[in-house]
Amino acid sequence: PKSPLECSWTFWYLKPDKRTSWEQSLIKLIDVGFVEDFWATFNHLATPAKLASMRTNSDYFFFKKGIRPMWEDKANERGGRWLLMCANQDNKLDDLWLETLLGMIGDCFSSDSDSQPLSHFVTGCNVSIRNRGHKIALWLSEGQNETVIREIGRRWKSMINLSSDVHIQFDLHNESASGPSKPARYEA
Ligand code: M7G
Repeated sequence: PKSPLECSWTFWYLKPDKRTSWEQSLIKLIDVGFVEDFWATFNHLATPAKLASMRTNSDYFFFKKGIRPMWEDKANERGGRWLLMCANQDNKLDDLWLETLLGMIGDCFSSDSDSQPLSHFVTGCNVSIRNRGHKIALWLSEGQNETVIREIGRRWKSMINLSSDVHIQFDLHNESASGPSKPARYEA
């Protein structure tokens, strides 16, 4: 028998196409509800570094099943994202991405002492392949509760073994959506 995951997830791929809208460029790849399906899909997909080597501007999204990987989804609209700029760590891109995925499916954001599991606030993650610097982001449904936001950021950094001199920043989706970048809400 296959091993069920704590919850089901969906892999998405986005390759921007100027002839159509951002939303329409977003392609749902597959739902995964079992550990075996996760690995079969992961092993089948080109890694972020491979996409980068092909100079493809594109994204993978990995979100809880039922949550669309966009600001507009009910689960995201009041939330934000922790953002890791990978500019100087291209060689680590694949590891950082895999560690992030494993943390999500392994429910590593929660600890037994939490009154409410922090994984509840994590909606998904994405990796963006960009010529001007690749990025990995962790999306949260929460945009107000600073304690929750900071604790998730802290656990993410430790989960992916980020060296202490690398910083991540938190932005609210509604500020990302409304144009020119504002200073980060939080840093860690
Ligand atoms: P990005 O891919 O987050 O960052 O956003 P980038 O600037 O490094 O490429 C690029 C553009 O994609 C945005 O300005 C939006 O036009 C579009 N876009 C990105 N996201 C995550 C969304 C989204 O959630 N909803 C909508 N409607 N557009 C988005």
